[in-house]
Amino acid sequence: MSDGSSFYITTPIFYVNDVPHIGHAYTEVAADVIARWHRQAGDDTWFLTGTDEHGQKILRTATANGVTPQQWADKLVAEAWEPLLETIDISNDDFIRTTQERHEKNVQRFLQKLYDDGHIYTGDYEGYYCVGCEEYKQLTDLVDGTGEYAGQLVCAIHSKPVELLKERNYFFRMSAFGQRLLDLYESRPDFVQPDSVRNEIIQFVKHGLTDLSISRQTFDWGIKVPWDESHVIYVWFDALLNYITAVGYGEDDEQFARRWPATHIVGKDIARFHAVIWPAMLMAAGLDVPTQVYGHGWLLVGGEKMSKSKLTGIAPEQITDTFGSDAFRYYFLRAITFGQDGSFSWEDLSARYQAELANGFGNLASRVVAMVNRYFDGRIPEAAELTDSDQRIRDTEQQATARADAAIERLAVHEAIAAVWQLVDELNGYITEQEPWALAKQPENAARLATVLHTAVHGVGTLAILLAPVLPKATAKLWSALGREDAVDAQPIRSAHEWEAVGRVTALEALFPRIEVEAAS
Ligand code: ME8
Repeated sequence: MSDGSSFYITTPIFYVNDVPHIGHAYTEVAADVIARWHRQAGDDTWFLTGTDEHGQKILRTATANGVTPQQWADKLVAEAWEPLLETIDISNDDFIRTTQERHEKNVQRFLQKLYDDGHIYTGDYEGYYCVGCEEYKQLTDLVDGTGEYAGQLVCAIHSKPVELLKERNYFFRMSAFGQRLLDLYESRPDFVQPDSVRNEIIQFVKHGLTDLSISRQTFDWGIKVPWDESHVIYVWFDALLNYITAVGYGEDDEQFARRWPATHIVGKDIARFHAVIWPAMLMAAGLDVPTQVYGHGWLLVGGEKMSKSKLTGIAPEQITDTFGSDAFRYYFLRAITFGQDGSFSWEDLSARYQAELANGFGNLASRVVAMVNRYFDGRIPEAAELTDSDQRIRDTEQQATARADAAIERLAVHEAIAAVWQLVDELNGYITEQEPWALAKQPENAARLATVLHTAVHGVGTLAILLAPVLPKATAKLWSALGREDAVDAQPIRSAHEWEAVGRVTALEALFPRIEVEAAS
């Protein structure tokens, strides 16, 4: 409902050891579409993204490049991570960096509270650490290496050898929260989604939780443990807290009460951190757990999780330079069932661009605007009596609006787009069937022509409103061509079908211009 209720959504904060690839961009666009939808519905929306800048992985990359980790992080944020948001048209309200004072200070405050309340103790740890994951691994998480790593145990995610570490660390008594976590998953089945991720998390916690090592002593690139400055805080413990330090934890109670808790959109690789460690930390601090943790699937290239470290990374600009940011956003959210893995291919991207965006939606919009210009000199005609066919379009507009909203509520972004696309397809069929160009030749059918074009304009305007979160650039152009001077993303999305088609249209350039196939591959 557009009751102004609070909606806070986050992406993971990404490691700055390298530049972004389309896997990171995928998470960003998914969260962005959901955020834009809620904002357009009138909800009190806050969308946070940012960068994870501490830890050994960043330290090693910086050292290898002959700069300090702070210099490295500053450079990557300025040259790669902030520009990414422009490249794919992200509407975040805030960008947090874990090296900011607002974060560091309140991470210390949080940890001090846990320490004072008896949730932290000192102990020895020996285990296998994957620097790629920044995580201690169990033997069951490791696989036999191949190629240059044959004969060694490697991380199943990064395919790189793990390191045996032995340290005296501070520990968080996470094991004390096992039952409370299981009760949470049981009483709130939506807390972790999709079900495949939820089941895996439940199995993991049922096997029994160990305590979590939350400090490191062998390097110093991190936030200092407040009562013992010879340790830095474990990078994941530090990073997870961004979700609350960014909205006023420890400093602005009003802002914190207004925003928290959040819906976390993450890749399934890091669902465990968000659905086990993070709620346990919050429980220990006496704070609310998140609204939801949604672990989406992986983009696969050649059947494997796409990643920079495996050299399968594709930069988002490789796609947007040719197809534009709207097509990027549409393609990944439409072609992949949100929650499942999906393969990226240039052929599929080109085919969908041409069939769905250029021919399906773009052409429809251009034709309708052109016909109003041609037959009514730009004035949107009023409808006379509606036939069953006209009424069916009006009904589809209403259904598409309701179905898309219900799908977004479940974070089923692909279903929301599919529901709206039913209107694209029906409108195309309607125009073919009604043949306005034939009606225009018969003066006795003037009223019918007016009704058909009114219905078509109305349908196209409803599409503009419903697609604004996915295709912000194209829908803004279309909305303005429909003669509107206000912003399309200011139109109430949960009643999109109720907008009024009056006034004059202007000209509309092709929303999705033809692309030469050579350029796209
Ligand atoms: O894990 N397919 O950061 P990270 C889909 N800093 N999504 C992908 C992907 C792929 N092939 N590859 C990456 C971290 N992602 C931590 C997070 S949060 C408190 C700290 C996306 O830079 C996906 O969202 O390794 C995944 O969870 C994230 O990038 C990992 O980003």
